Amino acid sequence: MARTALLNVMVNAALKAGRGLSRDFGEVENLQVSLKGPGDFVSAADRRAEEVLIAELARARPGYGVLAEESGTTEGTDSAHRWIIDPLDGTMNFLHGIPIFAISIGLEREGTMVAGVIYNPIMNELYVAERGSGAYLNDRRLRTAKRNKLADCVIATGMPHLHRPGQDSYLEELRRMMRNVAGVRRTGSAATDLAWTAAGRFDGYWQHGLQPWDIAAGVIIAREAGVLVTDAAGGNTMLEGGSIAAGNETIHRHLLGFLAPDS
Ligand code: 2AM
Ligand code: CA
Repeated sequence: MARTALLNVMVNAALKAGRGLSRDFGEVENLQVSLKGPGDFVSAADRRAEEVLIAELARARPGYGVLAEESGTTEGTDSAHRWIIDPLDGTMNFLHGIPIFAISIGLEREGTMVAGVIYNPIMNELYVAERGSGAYLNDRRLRTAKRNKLADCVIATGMPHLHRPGQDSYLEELRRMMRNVAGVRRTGSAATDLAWTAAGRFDGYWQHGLQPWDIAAGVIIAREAGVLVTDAAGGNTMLEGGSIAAGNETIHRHLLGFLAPDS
């Protein structure tokens, strides 16, 4: 697959930040035994990764705006383009030495996602997509899972976090899902959930309460693999509203049927 210059910029930034995260992940294991744990160390790793990403992306595309988990919004001189960045999605996994986490870089043009990169430096999995050009994992073209019988499906989800609202309605959704599907999985990284749905490992995915940087890259990667991705009501407000449902056409329709109407 021939990458465009733009995608190369995004991939190189992810690889560079990934090298730092890989080193830091090795350190985390040594810090597990201390009472305080590796919390402060991980926050610093997260910030360092974001600094590397923003520096690399800005060097190649100086005018673009940025929306990033740690540093928030930075307006650019080019109002058409915006990077949406999560330097470490799956922070809790990273903190606990669980190697399921990812760097996520999305690019929005005039309000539409046009490119995405998700990179897990431990599993050595690089997911990329550009609008209209398909989605790839390490240069292999990705396609949505074809399974149509819910009873055969593995569906991924993320749970509402401590002290966040929506736990009761979420448990109802989970109950409905568990009665109908082969298995439910929870990776702890929304970017990974979408990447793995794009790869056909998961037949579907749903979650509420997400931030735009958790899913910006994942939305375009999944869509370019043929996955139908909407909010919980079937609309297009995933980034603004934080709810998401994804799957092939049949599975997506079933998922929407299970989701609470007010979520
Ligand atoms: P994070 O790891 O970057 O915090 C876990 O279900 C997924 O939800 C992760 O992708 C996590 O991103 C994201 N998430 C969004 N809002 C969160 C919150 N308030 N607390 C923890 N994880 C959150
Ligand atoms: Ca995140």
